Amino acid sequence: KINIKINNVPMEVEKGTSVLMAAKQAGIHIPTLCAHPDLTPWGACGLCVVKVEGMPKLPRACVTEVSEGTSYITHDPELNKIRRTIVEMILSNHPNECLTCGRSGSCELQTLAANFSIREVPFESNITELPKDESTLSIVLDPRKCIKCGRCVLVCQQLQDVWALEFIGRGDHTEMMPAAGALLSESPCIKCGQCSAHCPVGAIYERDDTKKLLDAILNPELHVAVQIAPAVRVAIGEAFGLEPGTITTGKIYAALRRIGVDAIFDTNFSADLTIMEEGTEFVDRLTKGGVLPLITSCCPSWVDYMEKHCADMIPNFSTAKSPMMMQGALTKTYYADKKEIPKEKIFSAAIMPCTSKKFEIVRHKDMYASGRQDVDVVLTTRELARLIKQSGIDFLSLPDEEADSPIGAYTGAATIFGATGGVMEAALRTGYFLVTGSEYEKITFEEVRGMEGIRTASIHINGKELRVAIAHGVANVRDLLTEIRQARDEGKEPPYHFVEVMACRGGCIAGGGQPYNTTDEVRNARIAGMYADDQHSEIRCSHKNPFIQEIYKEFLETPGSGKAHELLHTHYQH
Ligand code: HC1
Ligand code: SF4
Repeated sequence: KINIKINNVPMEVEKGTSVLMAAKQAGIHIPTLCAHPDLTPWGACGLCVVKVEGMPKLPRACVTEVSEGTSYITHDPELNKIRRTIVEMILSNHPNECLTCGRSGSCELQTLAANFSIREVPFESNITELPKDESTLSIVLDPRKCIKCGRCVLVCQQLQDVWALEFIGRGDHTEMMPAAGALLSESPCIKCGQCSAHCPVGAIYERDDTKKLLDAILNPELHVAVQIAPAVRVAIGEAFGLEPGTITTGKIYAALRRIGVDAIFDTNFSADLTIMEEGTEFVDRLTKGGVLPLITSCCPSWVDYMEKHCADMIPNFSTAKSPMMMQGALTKTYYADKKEIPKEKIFSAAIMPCTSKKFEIVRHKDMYASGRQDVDVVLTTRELARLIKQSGIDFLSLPDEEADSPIGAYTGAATIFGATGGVMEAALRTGYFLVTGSEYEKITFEEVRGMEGIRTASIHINGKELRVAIAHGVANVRDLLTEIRQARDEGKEPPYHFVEVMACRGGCIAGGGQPYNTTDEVRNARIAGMYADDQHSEIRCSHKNPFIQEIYKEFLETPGSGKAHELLHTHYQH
């Protein structure tokens, strides 16, 4: 521990703490536009300058470590004036388009301009006129609004190891974009949207598809069916002032009904179905000597990454579609038949925590398994929150309603899909049953939970050792893949039997389309919400979902049947 003073108040902090973090611990907020708890600080914006006793220079708090016995001043009129000037300079390079900007109301620059009472900008306006990049179906890059904080580049390189975004050019002329003037769609971008979740302004944001859903609702010819993803239910409340991790499933259903949706389903139903299909595939490979480890395939950014960078692993990928795509295919077949609605009259929408899901719906011809596009539109959690607000709905006072049968009911195993390790745990809960036909006494598998970037565990089931691994945040995957490849190339036994990968740190609960200000604290709270929901569920194993049993009996026959393959499985391409 180190003794310091912040604004003349003594305090103790851990050695190695930055002045920015020490101040935060003391309850003092030093403004910054570039620092973020997920990223290595690099002192780009200069807003966090502080005074250090006995030092003529003003160091940047984010990149300055506290030192024993030192006194720091974080706020005084002089520092205030410097910060104000920095904000004014940034504003002179930033278009004044708040009214039509996607970040209006949540923009960190807008908040600073408001807090510093900036009414006019004393510097000449100098905006770099560069076109918007709308080439991905998921995110929009608007370089005119970029304030060069570098968060998008750092997250893309440090957390995701994708390097789609780079610092291009020098000094004042630096731009944050793909190399060689390429469009994002031509770059290695995997559409995870982490850049959009970390951008402090409106320079990178999710493509807004709210109008498509509203137009469908307005069309009297269409029957609009909506599914919601596991992770949406523990995060959307934040947009209405609730704590991260608060479960609002019933209110989301109620809000969608009031917006005018005809049928409300839950992606969780198909998460249970995924466990049946993927679990059967796994048991098949395990008992018949197929390619192992089996690697999960429900995260579209991970699939995109694999196809671009490690296509040699295609044989390891589960052919099971993501729950969202399974749900879409069933909506336009099983549900359409049951309700006697022609599938061309069904508009199928999905609310997801993820920007990449906007691209997944057209990623391969298998996504048209019903004969139509199985999911017509994807809205992120942030878009749904806006839709609820524009519809004049008082979210917090909504009653808790139920989803519609028969593809809306789910188990606790499905809910935890949204947390890193959740798909693995759900699969373990059902794996034993699929192998032996009888129930296993253990339901929770604490050993696969947690926030370590890579986690491995050895699980003993029926006298057999099952080796599993979990990775989240693409940067964590590389070492795991190297280990698997090495064993494969040397003809050795695979180091793992089953591997779960999610592209975003923490899993879908921290997807690129979730409410802003996601940090590890927020991730942990959302994950706790998922496990609490699971714990309170009456049924906690996918194979025990009565509606899953029914759909196999009535429609899909058995897990892995020809019909299941036609609708619920996919192919990958180099
Ligand atoms: Fe996910 Fe999934 S868990 S990918 O993280 O397998 O987005 O929430 O919907 O499809 O179920 C995301 C979440 C989501 C799918 C499921
Ligand atoms: Fe990088 Fe993901 Fe943003 Fe693409 S979407 S630029 S991969 S952070």
